[in-house]
Order: sequence, then structure tokens, then C-alpha cells
Amino acid sequence: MNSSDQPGPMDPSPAGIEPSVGAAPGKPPGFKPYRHPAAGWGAAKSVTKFLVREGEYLDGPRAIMKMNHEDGGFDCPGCAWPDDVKGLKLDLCENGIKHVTWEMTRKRVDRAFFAAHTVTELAGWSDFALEDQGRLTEPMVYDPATDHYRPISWQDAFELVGRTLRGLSDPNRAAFYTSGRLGNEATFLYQLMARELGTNNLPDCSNMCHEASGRAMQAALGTGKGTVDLKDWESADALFILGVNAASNAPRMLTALAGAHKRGARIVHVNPLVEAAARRTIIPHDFVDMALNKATATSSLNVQPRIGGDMALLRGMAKALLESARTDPKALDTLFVERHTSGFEEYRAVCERTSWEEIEHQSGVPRAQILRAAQVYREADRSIVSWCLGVTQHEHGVDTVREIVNLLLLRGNLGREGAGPSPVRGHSNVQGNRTCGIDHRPTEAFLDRLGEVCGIDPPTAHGLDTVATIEAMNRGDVEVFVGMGGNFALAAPDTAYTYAGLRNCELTVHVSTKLNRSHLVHGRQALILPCLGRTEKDHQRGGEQQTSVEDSMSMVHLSKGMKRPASPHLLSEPAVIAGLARAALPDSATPWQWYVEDYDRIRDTMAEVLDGFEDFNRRVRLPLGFRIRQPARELVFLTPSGKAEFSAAPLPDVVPAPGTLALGTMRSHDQWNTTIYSDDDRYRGVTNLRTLVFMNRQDMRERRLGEFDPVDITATARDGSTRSLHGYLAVPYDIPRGCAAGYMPEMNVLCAIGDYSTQSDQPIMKHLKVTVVPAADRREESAPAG
Ligand SMILES: Nc1nc2c(c(=O)[nH]1)N[C@H]1C(S)=C(S)[C@@H](COP(=O)(O)OP(=O)(O)OC[C@H]3O[C@@H](n4cnc5c(=O)[nH]c(N)nc54)[C@H](O)[C@@H]3O)O[C@H]1N2
Ligand SMILES: Nc1nc2c(c(=O)[nH]1)N[C@H]1C(S)=C(S)[C@@H](COP(=O)(O)OP(=O)(O)OC[C@H]3O[C@@H](n4cnc5c(=O)[nH]c(N)nc54)[C@H](O)[C@@H]3O)O[C@H]1N2
Ligand SMILES: [Mo]
Repeated sequence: MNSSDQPGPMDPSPAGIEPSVGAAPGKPPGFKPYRHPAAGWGAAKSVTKFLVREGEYLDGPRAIMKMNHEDGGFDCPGCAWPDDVKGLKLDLCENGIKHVTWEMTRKRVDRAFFAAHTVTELAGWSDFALEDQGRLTEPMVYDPATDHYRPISWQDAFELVGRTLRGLSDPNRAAFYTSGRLGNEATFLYQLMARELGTNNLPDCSNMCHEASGRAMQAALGTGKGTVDLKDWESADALFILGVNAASNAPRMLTALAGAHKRGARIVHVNPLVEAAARRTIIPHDFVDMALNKATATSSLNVQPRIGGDMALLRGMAKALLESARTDPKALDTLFVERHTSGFEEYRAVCERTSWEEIEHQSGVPRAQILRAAQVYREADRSIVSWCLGVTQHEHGVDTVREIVNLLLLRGNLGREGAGPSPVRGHSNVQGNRTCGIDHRPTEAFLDRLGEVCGIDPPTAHGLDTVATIEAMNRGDVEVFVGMGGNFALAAPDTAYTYAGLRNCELTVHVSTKLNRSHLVHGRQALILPCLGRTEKDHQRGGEQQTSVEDSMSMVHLSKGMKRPASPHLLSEPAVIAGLARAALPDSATPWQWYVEDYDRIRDTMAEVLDGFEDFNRRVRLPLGFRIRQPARELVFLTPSGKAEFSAAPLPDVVPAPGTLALGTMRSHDQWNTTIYSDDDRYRGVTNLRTLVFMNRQDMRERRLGEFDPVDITATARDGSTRSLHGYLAVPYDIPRGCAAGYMPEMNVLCAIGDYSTQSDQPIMKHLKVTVVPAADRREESAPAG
């Protein structure tokens, strides 16, 4: 626990940005390398502490027994890792439990709370303190006269939104954001509402997350998704895990890694940091191992490239493979390459042209180690490459994911058991959101089907993504912002600029479960619309409803809440959307209310619009749901050539200029995106500290920095503008020279709005160009923000 649960005055940084949580005064920060296995008793202890703090030690475990069940349970909102197909019903993790308990808290934010605190006062609270107030209970509207949120009826709230939307000169002056929690049925209604209004302005958290993966795989394989499932994970001979902190962010992957190790598969982790999942683990539901405190290794080889060095490393592995093919006829799957791919010769040529010197320099990995990784790959019959944000949130994220695919194609690691690309998606339904229509660049085929089935005339012009929405709000081109979940103000890059954009809106609307920063950084008019969480019963006219979600491996299944709603005034997300739509589109022929009475009706329409959703209502009720057809898995490539496409991009220059560092922003173990549970980061050995920067010891020595010395961090954007954070503490860490790391969302202050990838439009959140200097060197004129 930390003192940030004590509301305290903000410390306005030069950019006027409130810090999130910092070291607890009176509680000195700690740093001691973590030497225990991941998960195991450390996780069990942490869960117990958390349940006690939240007062949920009775209901918490009961809910957890219901989570991720084959039928009747709700889908864990913690991450998008799939449920075990072999009927193992209790593949739980510490962070999933924390996430669920956080939603189920007994604490409430009611009208008395809002009457007692002005918005200006709340803006001075830490983000932890805001969410820690508990669940929102009724719709609230901002009253500028008193600077308080006050209650408003649902009807009046809908009418306010409807009126404002109807008053816009152009529907493209509104933007509809989605955070990846939203169930499929609500997602479908949401995009239908936006398109019936006449806009494709559907920014989503994917724009900051896996956009690069989707674009790369679409171009290479004709599908935006991974092609493997858990069964494949269980039969792979080699697993390559790039740029993911699995023990914290996809903890159930530990089960797959431990299982792989036990059956003799090899596991290569590629990460500038050696994260906990790259060492060893004790799986909590493995009772024998728990009792004996017996850890299983989860890594055969750890490779630490520089930040952004993955593409060069992958290129090196491919080059090594092509070189060994001269003497080893089995190194390449030539038959597969001939039959199923196009562009191989160009790719071979680019690999030959790329020198080992360049590969070593750009990856930061010695050739001998690249050869070892290549050997693991060459010796495996079946390989899976898995990745997350360490690969995507870069300028060249698309090229890097394509290089992953290139490498897989060379050995025919596609379309057969135990092999293929496997991106680890983020939010529990972010993949389902895209499948069900949240896309600012929808295909014509999708729009045609939608228009035909739903009797609307959808707009064809592409809409705004996250970055473009922020820019448009600042220009005054977007006047209404609707956030369907999430915490846009903090999750988005360039905090000061994003705040200014939201404040420049005529109306901001947030559909949320908990109070967060985005409610306080608001437009001239503002609404907070509280909704049911995934753990709660959703009762509609047609009885109790279930919603469907899609996991990282394209399995679609139902989720059913079992808790009594946090307040009788909450509406489900589909009901909120239907209310908004009816108010905004009074002449709509869409049967909004009828849909909400029984979600089977929404699913019937979805079955007609969405590819792979035929017979949706029946198939989603099968014990584990159903898997969306994956043409690439069947070696059917919906690409222009009808084949899997190699790409032959040159290596980008990712080496930091002298005196600068490449800084990656990431999550701690004790947070869920913008929700911070505590100031600890157990697996990295940190206690009571979030305002830190991990640095290589030599980089620290060069700057005459010792452990916990305060520093100023200044990022220089592409346009030359600078943004700074002051008083962060330097922490020596096993990270390559020239690299640094720290926590999101606080470090979004440093991430310029213009610094997004030209390949994916994703903000480059893992590759900020910074200087770090002792805080004493602070110069007065530093850092005007964007
Ligand atoms: N408990 C918990 N679970 C979560 C979340 C959460 O916040 N908390 N968030 C969810 C969401 S939305 C997402 S998208 C995922 C995010 O899951 P992750 O991708 O694990 O998220 P990050 O914490 O950003 O960590 C990125 C990892 O990339 C590494 N990295 C940084 N730069 C590079 C690089 O250049 N190359 C390589 N190879 N690695 C690099 C970092 O060291 C770190 O290990 O997790 C999901 N699950
Ligand atoms: N610098 C930096 N910034 C990043 C990242 C990074 O790695 N570095 N990662 C990016 C990534 S991968 C992502 S996905 C985004 C995340 O961005 P978002 O999805 O916008 O943020 P979250 O923190 O997940 O949203 C938390 C809020 O969601 C609401 N909520 C929770 N459950 C529900 C629910 O069931 N329904 C509704 N309606 N609301 C609910 C609660 O009010 C809570 O406050 O952040 C991005 N930002
Ligand atoms: Mo994400």
C-alpha cells in the first residue's frame, strides 16, 4: 500500500500535469533484485494482501472460482490469454484476481461524494486515489457554475448527448473511442451507431497497442490476427517470446512456458530486460509444485537487444539460416517457400546485403548469440513466435512484425500444428472489438454488408484514430468525444496536449465503471455514465444476458456476470449505447431497444454482417465457444498475390545518438494500464517507487549518477520540441547500454503527439529519445510542453 491513497495536492510539473503516484513520503523507495520464481508463493501472498486491503476476502475467492469457466462464468477481464482447452478450469493468476477484485470493490462513488468535492479539488488527487473511491453509481453531469458533478437522469443525459450530436454541422465532428473491454454485442451496436450517424471516427486503444501487428499480418498473410491456438503452444518445439513482460501482463502464459519446458521444448526470450517470465516459475494451480516449492525453468536462452533492435536480430537469424542452408538442405522449407510464398528472392537478397556488422550494431547483440538463437530455430520442427508491445510501439513496428513472419515462412512455420505467429493481445476483448467493427479504416466489403443488413448508408471516408482525434480536438475539428470505457486522458500520448484537446471539446462523455482522470479533464459540458462491469448480472427484459468476447487466439465465447450490480442505477453497455443512439438518431429504423431486450437479437444481426460468425447464437453456446475461421491457418492467403508475402525492408537505424538514450515506457507488475494498484513492481524488485528510470550502470556512472539519485529526463520530439519530467530517481538495472525504461502512463508526458509511426500511426511509446541528467543540473528554461 502507499500513501497515494491519501488525496494530496498536486505538484504541477512544468507542463501542468499532475503526477500519478510517486514514492510514498515517509516510505523510502526500495530496490532489491527479485530472485524468486515467478507466480508461486510470492503471487499467493500478494493476492491475499490485496484481497484483505479491498475487504473482499470472502466474495473475491467466490468470484474467482467462477472466472474463465467453461460455462456460466465470466471472462477474466485481466488479459486476452485464452482459456485452457483441456478443461482446466482454474488457470488463474494473481493479476487477474486483482483486476476482478478491483471491479468488485464495496466502495462507492455516489452523489454525496461528488457534492463534497469540486472537480478542481479532485484534479489534485492521485490517480490511485480517484479509482480507489470505488464504483460509480449513477449518471452525473458537470455543472460549471459550481464546479461539481451533479446527478442527472439517464433520460436527460441521453437527451444532452443526442441534442449535441444532432447540432453538429458534420457527424465527423464527433469521435467515439473504445477501450478493449467492451463485449462484442456492445461493440457492434457502438460502431453501428457511429456509422448510422455518418462517421468512421472510431479511435480505439488498439491504435496504441497492436495496430502494427494487424497491419503487418494483414499485408503478409491476409489476416490481422495470429494463427495459432493454445494446442499449438502445447506442441511447439521452440517458442520465441519477444517484447512482453508475461509474468505481469499475460501471467497465464507462464503455464504454457512451464509446460513447454517440461516436455523439452526450447524457449528463447528477446527483451532488453530479463523479465521474470524469462527465469523460472511455480504455477499456482500446480499444487504439488506449490507444496514442494519446486520451480520450473521458463527459458533456454535470453537475448537482450537494444530498444528497437528486434528487427536486426530477426534479420540476423534469417541470415544465419540462409547461410546454413548452403550446407544443410533441411535448414529451409523450400517446398513451402515455393508453393505458398511470394517475394523470397528479394528477401534472400536483402538478407545477404545486410552485413553482420550492421546486424550486430543495430541489434546490440553479438553475432555468436544471434547464431545460437538461429540454431534453436533451425533445430525445431515447429516454432511459434509470440510478441507484444516491445515489438509494436516503435516507428518500424510493422516492418518488425513482417520480419517475424519472414522468419516463420523460411521454415514453413505456418498452417500446421505447433507453428505460427502468436501476438499477445492486450485488453481482454481488444481483438473482438476489431472483429466486430471498431476500425477507423473499415473495408468496403464490411461497410457494404453492414449497410445491406442494417439498412443504413455507412460513410466510406476513413475516420480518425487516436492520435488524429487528439489533433482534431485541439484544432476544434472534433467537438464531441465519447469514451466507451478506458481512460483516454492518461492512456494517450502527450498528456498536456491530450488534456488541452479534451478541454477544447463542447462535450465529453465517459462510460465508465470507476472514477478516473478522464472525468476531470473534460469539455465545456461533461457526462459520466456508469455501467455494469463484466462480473455483474445483466438483467434485461428477455432475462439475464450474456455477452461474448474473443481472446488472443480467436476463440469467441460467452461471459456471464454473477454479482449483484454495484448500484441499481447502472445500465449495461449495450443499453447505454442504445439510449445514446435513440437520442441522437430519432428517426432511426434500427430497433435499438428491441436489441437490448435480448442480446441474441444483436447476435443474429452480427451473424449476418460478420465473416465467420454464421450461426453465432448456437456456436457461441458450445462449451468453449468457437474459433473464428483463420484462412491463413489453412494456407489460404487473402493477399493480392494469393500467397504469403515476404517483405524486404531495409534495417532502420535505432542506435541512439551520443549522449542520448532510447527510453521505453512500460507497465509495473502492480498496475493495469492506467489503474495503479500500488507503487511496487515486485518482479523487478522495486518498492514504493514509480517515478523512476531504469538505466544501465555504465550510463549512470557516465552521468555521475548513483542509485536513487534524482534526475531530469528530457525527450526531444521529431519536430525538435522538448518535454521533461523532473525529480525521477535513477535505478541501475540489467539493461543494454543506451537504453532506459520507466512507467506508463506517467511518462506519456514525454511522448510528443507527432511522434507516431509512419507505418502504423501508433505512438512510439517504446522508443522515446531522451537525455537524462542529474536533477541538480536542472536549467531554468527547460521544457515548454507541446
Ligand atoms: N496485469 C496487467 N496485465 C495486462 C496489462 C496491464 O497493464 N496489467 N495491460 C494489458 C494490455 S492493454 C497490453 S497491450 C498488454 C501489454 O503487455 P506488455 O507488452 O508486456 O506491456 P509492457 O509493460 O508495455 O511491456 C513491454 C515489454 O517490452 C519490453 N521492451 C521494451 N522495449 C523493447 C524492445 O525494443 N524490444 C523488445 N523485444 N522488448 C522491449 C519491456 O522490457 C517489457 O518487458 O498486457 C495486457 N495485460
Ligand atoms: N506511454 C504509454 N502509453 C500507453 C501504453 C504504453 O505502453 N506506454 N500502452 C497503450 C495501450 S497498449 C493501451 S491498450 C492503452 C489503454 O488505454 P485505455 O483502455 O483507455 O485505459 P485503461 O487504463 O485500460 O482504462 C481504465 C478505465 O476503464 C474503465 N473500465 C474498467 N472496466 C470497464 C468496463 O467493464 N466498462 C467500461 N465502460 N469501463 C470500464 C474504468 O473506469 C477504468 O478507469 O494505453 C496505451 N498507453
Ligand atoms: Mo493494450
